[in-house]
Amino acid sequence: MTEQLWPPGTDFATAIAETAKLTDEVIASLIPIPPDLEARVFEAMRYAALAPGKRLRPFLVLASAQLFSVARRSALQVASAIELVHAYSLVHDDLPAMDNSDLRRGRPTCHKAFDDATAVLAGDGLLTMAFEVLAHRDTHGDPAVRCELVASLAQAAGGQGMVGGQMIDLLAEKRTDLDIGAITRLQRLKTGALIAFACEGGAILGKAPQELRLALRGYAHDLGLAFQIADDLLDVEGSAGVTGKPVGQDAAAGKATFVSILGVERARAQASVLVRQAVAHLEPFESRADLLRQAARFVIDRQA
Ligand code: GRG
Repeated sequence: MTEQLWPPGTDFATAIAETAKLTDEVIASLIPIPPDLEARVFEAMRYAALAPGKRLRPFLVLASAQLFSVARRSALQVASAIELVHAYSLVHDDLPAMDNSDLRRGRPTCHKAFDDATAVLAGDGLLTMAFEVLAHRDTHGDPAVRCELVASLAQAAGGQGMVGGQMIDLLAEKRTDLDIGAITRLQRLKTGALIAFACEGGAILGKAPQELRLALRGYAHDLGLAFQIADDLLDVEGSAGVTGKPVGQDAAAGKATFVSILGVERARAQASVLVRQAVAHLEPFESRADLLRQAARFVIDRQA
């Protein structure tokens, strides 16, 4: 089906607000609270997955799916799956064994609102649910497409992607010898891989030709790095009241980041270069990719 999510000319703020509403509706319906003893883990899963975040990854799925006239229902399934994985990663990242954070998305972190063991289980529940969603018939009528989505998300989230990046990140706190190449690789794995899946998800659903997939991969690569540099800058220049999470943590931990290596001004300039490069990859889509162009600018202008 070719139902358009957003008519031409829709602006980014409208589209991402609508993404949040639609994705949250799907996620809420995926996580009902059962009237049984295990209800607590479902409460923690809802708490984490429905907390107010930007929903940038779901937006990227919907905007890329729109390029290939993908059915709205299919795109929303993939958008929800990626947000479940993202929410799990935040829950586990905040645990005492990792970042030990008390604040996330302007609220107490999941392990503070519940307890450590429940937060571990909630993260596990969200991660596994994401694959159940992708494997569901509602996601795509063609089982080969569902398999490709499952395999691609597993790669992006696992040891060759986010989990691998998180491992390097934890080791990086104890090392001062990481150069810009090592930091770039770390971030490509930790945040870039999931962002890349978000951008390619729509292309997989739309059975897009290889050259268009490559264009989206190029966009995602540059966008992911720009996003991370912006995140590092917010850790230095942002405020917890606006970001909804503690700031100054990287410097306090003596962590090597884009900003600690390049300095604030060069890091900002590099992020702008990356956004220009990201936008250049979208040329084959002409004006149909305008929302993705706006997203690239949002990523470095954001305050949270
Ligand atoms: C625990 C396996 C595992 C991985 C954790 C994503 C991650 C890896 C850790 C999050 C820590 C962090 C601050 C990473 C920097 C970039 C990032 C992912 C920020 C949070 O994403 P946003 O800004 O958050 O999209 P919202 O709340 O808006 O969804």
